[in-house]
Amino acid sequence: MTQAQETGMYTQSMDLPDDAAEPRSAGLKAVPQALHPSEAELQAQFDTRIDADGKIEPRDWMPEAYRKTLVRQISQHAHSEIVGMLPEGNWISRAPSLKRKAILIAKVQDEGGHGLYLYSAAETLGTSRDQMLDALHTGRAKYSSIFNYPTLTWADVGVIGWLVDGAAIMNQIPLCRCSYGPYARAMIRVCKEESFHQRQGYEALLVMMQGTAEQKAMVQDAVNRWWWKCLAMFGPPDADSPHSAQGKRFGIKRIGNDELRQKFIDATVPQAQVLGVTLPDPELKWNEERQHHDHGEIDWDEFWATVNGNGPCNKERLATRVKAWNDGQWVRDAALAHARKQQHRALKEAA
Ligand code: FAQ
Repeated sequence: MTQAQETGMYTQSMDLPDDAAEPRSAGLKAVPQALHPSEAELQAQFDTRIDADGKIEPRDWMPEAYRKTLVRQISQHAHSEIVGMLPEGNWISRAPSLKRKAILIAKVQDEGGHGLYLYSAAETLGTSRDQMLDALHTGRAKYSSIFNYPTLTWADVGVIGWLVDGAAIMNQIPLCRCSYGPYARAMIRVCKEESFHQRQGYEALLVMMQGTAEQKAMVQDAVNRWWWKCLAMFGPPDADSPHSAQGKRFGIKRIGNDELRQKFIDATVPQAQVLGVTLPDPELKWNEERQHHDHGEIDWDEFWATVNGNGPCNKERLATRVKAWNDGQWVRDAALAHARKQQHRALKEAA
């Protein structure tokens, strides 16, 4: 294996164990104790299982706040996957070779699959897919800020694989150990596929960086446009993150936004060196004392404007999803009619 391949790799070993000496709910119970004695007992059992790093399964008792946190995060995650198909999907018909086209189709299909595992995981919490999609289509639900930026050149497709999927893996590997069984299990498969996505993007860029001056400039331009947006993917700084403390107490969020962002920067700097691109941050430098890279300030105003619907492509992304949903109505109608017919036939045969 070449050094380049090695540096471009993300593996499960990037995950860090929690501090075992500190139980998650020590001194901080997941939610205030319920008043009813039987509920208090169930809550205590739930807390004990969370502290012991056990899994919560769909039929287990869980506090309402736990259920709500999971539905919020998993449905946002599912929406991100299916909206995330759009920026790269734009390039399927313009991929520069048959090989690149086949890889890109597989990747975009994988993202659709991730959305489906995640909607299924959220459904186990008692919310329907229709409810979740209605929230997306009416603009009430969030999805990752990163998918509201345009893919202007072929190099953007490589950079999305390298940096966007790279950031997604960094965030998702700890979720493989999340306390909710269906989410954790979905994440294991998702991370394996994301690892392929990251490598194909990095490899496409390595090839372009051995090409013409125009190709190299195209890669650098794409890196310049995506770098800061990828850092913002990890969410607001911990101090401004309303859900982090609760998410950690519930064993859903294992590592905070800032720490994951730092891990991503530290992992990406050597990859950029191998590739031969400059990361567009003059303040980016190794800090010997911290054993981490220092970096410049993220434009959080721009992040929030994008999250709140005013990024460059928000309206276009939502309109595309709504159109796909409306265009697919006949397929859902036909599937339902077929299921009803089958059910009717089965009932008749049983009678
Ligand atoms: N964009 O208190 P926190 C992918 C919202 S998948 C938009 O820190 P939390 C694969 C947040 O929802 C990418 N909104 O929240 C792929 C909350 O809003 P709310 C998606 C954001 O939940 C690659 C508010 O800000 N990955 O890329 C963002 O503890 C290529 C306060 O934030 C996941 O969803 C953002 N970047 O932490 C596909 C992973 N950041 O609900 C195609 C699972 C924060 O109060 C192509 N999710 N917000 O209205 C998570 O790990 C967490 O939910 C965080 C946010 C870390 C995203």
